[in-house]
Amino acid sequence: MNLIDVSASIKENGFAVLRGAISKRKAESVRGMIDDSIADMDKDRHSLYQDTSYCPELRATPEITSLYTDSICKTSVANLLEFTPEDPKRGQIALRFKESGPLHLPRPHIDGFPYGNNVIPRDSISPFLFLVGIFLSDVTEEFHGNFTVFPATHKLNHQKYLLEGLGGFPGGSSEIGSTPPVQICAEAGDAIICHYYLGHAPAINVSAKTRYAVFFRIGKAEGRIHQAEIMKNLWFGWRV
Ligand SMILES: O=C(O)CCC(=O)C(=O)O
Repeated sequence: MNLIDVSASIKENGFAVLRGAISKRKAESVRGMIDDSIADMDKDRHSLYQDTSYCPELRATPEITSLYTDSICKTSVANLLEFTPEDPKRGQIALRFKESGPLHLPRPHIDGFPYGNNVIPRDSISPFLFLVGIFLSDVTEEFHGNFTVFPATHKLNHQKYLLEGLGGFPGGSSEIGSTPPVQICAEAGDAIICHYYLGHAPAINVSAKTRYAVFFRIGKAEGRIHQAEIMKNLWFGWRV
């Protein structure tokens, strides 16, 4: 997808999929690091890691952060904005292990609100500009732990914020929208860039294989300073 199409797709749908954002070799090598880390994982920590990140010791390593900084994701994001946002200091290592059915669609959320075990303090928010996901394993069928997006909900969530403020998003819950959710099918090395306000969620994984992805929250540093503007202005910082 060229840079103009990335911009048009995010404006219209709230997301753009970038095929081959990193090489399959790099994806495989990072997957190997993750496998080594989780081999000794304390199984009691699953619920905490689901809400935060697996492999805490790997999150800020160059192998993880370069998934964003050395990929077309960084140049694509820079092209959308009037400024180059700070590079992320760490990634969220998001694994989805085999689960048992029944098949069901997840409820969407937006990030930056306190819920479950995440680290956001009660009564505060932590908005940013883009959620960028890099897929490290092939997910070629639905209900295989797919990252799932709810198209165009970035516009609905923004409208809701203007009408209801933060109270409209208990636990970060998102609007569902009228377009059916899309379970993203991706190969290792593909990536997705989502608008901050886009509703998203992980789908159940009924396959035998673990889903590996790393997510970056871009514009988080800028978000700390411009929190109110990011919430009020759907295109904050955009070249438009
Ligand atoms: O793991 C996934 O596919 C979704 C992750 C997610 O929803 C999030 O980190 O906010």
